[in-house]
Order: sequence, then structure tokens, then C-alpha cells
Amino acid sequence: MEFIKISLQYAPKIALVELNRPKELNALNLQLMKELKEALASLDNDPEIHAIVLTGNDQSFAAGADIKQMSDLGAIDMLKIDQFSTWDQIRKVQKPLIAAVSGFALGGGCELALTCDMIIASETARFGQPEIKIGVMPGAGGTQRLTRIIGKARAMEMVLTGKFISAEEALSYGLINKVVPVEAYLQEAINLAAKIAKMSPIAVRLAKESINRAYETHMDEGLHFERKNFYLLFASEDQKEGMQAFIEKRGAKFKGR
Ligand code: DAK
Repeated sequence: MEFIKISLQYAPKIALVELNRPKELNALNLQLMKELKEALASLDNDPEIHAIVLTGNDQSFAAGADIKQMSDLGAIDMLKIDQFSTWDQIRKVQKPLIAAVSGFALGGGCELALTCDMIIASETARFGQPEIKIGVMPGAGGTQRLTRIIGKARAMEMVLTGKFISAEEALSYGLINKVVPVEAYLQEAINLAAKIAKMSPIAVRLAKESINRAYETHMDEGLHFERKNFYLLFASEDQKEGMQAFIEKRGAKFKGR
């Protein structure tokens, strides 16, 4: 498929997905979301790719869903368009997904960043759920994912007032991993992806799946799930290679088997 609203670049074992509607501050219209879903699904199936970085541009990661495209829709139109299945598919990407955020990450843009596994932000990043100001509320996990990460009081304030928070505040809330100067955020995210891409992709996949389970279930079931994945890794060649390499004091050569 040819992409228009996103672009793809590759480095060894890493894919960089850039949102590409700069004039609209990367507002997430249906075409962009469709392309993003398809690109991520295909990268998830590509054995050469071990980690994915998702970014916008220095001015804006994404300023939310496209308000102009949504404004005249009714509830039944929304139901038929079924954007939720697109968002669900993005949420189910198995490979590590790192958001490199600069400028605005608002509404659906903030939710998209939160759907990623880690967030590296530039000092200019602004996070917010301003949907309340246009008469709606977060619809892609904002009330759930944000609340679990930053807690009820802070989520209430962000969602009910629509206020933006700075990258430094987001860091102190535990919303993001790191804040760096604007010149460095993308490279920092790529470096993080490269670090992960060196590990066994099977171990990374099962570890990601297990951490995500912590948000979706109670402790006993989560521990049970973790144990099953832990046992499963002992069926991989990468586990034998990783442990043997340690014993022989050399670097591991993982094969993803
Ligand atoms: N939609 C459409 N166009 C947008 C946009 C958006 N969200 N944000 C910015 N733009 C456009 C502006 O209209 C403007 O276009 P022109 O007028 O030049 O044609 C251009 O981008 C530049 O924006 P500004 O001139 O406003 O730039 P400023 O620097 O003055 O302000 C701003 C930047 C980001 C503070 C401001 O543009 C702004 O407040 N934007 C709206 C932010 C917002 O309210 N975001 C939340 C949208 S609601 C769903 C899943 C998710 C969602 C919904 C459903 N399903 C699964 C069903 C999510 C909903 C939302 O995100």
C-alpha cells in the first residue's frame, strides 16, 4: 500500500513511522489512522523489524482526532465508521512501540502516545485531553489508560478542564520516560529502540505482553500469566544462547527462535 498521510523509514531492525499532516498539526483523520493501522500491522509481521518508533514532527506529534472531519457526524455514523477497531488493532501491536513526541500530543494524539509502550518527549511537548472544550470526552482510552498511569486526581483535572501539561510535568506524573532537548528526542527514541532490538524478540514480545496484562487483570492472574510466558521462553533457542553467552563471557547472538 502507498502511504500519503504517514511515511516510513528503516534502520537495521527498526522502523520509524512518521505522521505526515503537518499543516493540520497531524490531526488524526480517518485516512491517516487507516494507513497507520496498516503500516503497524505489516511491521508487526515483518521478522526483520524488532522495534517501532512512532513520531510526528517538532511542532506536533498529533493535535487529536480531526475535528473538522468529525463535527457533522452522528452517533450512528461513528458506529458505522467503527474507529475503535482501528485503535484496538494499534493497541494489539506485539512489537515494542516507542512514541517520540514533540509539540502537541492532544486528545487522540495523547491517547495514541499512551497506546505506545514508552514515550520520549522533547522539552516542547505538551500533553492534554482537551475534548471537554469541544463538548465531548476522550474516546480512545484517555479516561482509562491516563487514570491508571497518573491517578484519579490528576486525570480528573486534565480531562475535566482540558489543561495541557508540560513534558516536565508529564515526566513527574510517570506518563513518559524521558525529556530531552528538541534536537535530540527522535534520536533518543531511536537509540532506545535499538537497545531493545538487540534483545531476543521472543523474550521482548512475551515480556511486553506480560507487562500489559498488569493493567488488565488482578495480581494472581497476572502472576500466573507471567509464569506461563517465563516457562515458554525456556523453549526458545534464544534462552539457551543468552545464558550460554553469559557463561562464556561473550555477547549473545539472538535469532528470534
Ligand atoms: N482537527 C482538525 N484540525 C486541526 C486540529 C484538529 N484536532 N488541531 C489543529 N488543527 C488545524 C487548525 O484548524 C489549523 O488549520 P487552518 O485553520 O490553518 O486550516 C491548523 O491545524 C493549525 O492550528 P492552529 O491555527 O489552531 O494552531 P495554534 O498553534 O494556534 O493552536 C492547538 C494549536 C493545537 C492548540 C489548536 O490547534 C487546538 O486547540 N487544536 C485542537 C486540539 C483538540 O481539541 N484536540 C482534541 C480533538 S478531539 C475516537 C478516538 C479518538 C477521538 C475521537 C474518537 N474513536 C475511536 C471513535 C479523539 C478525539 C479528539 O482528539
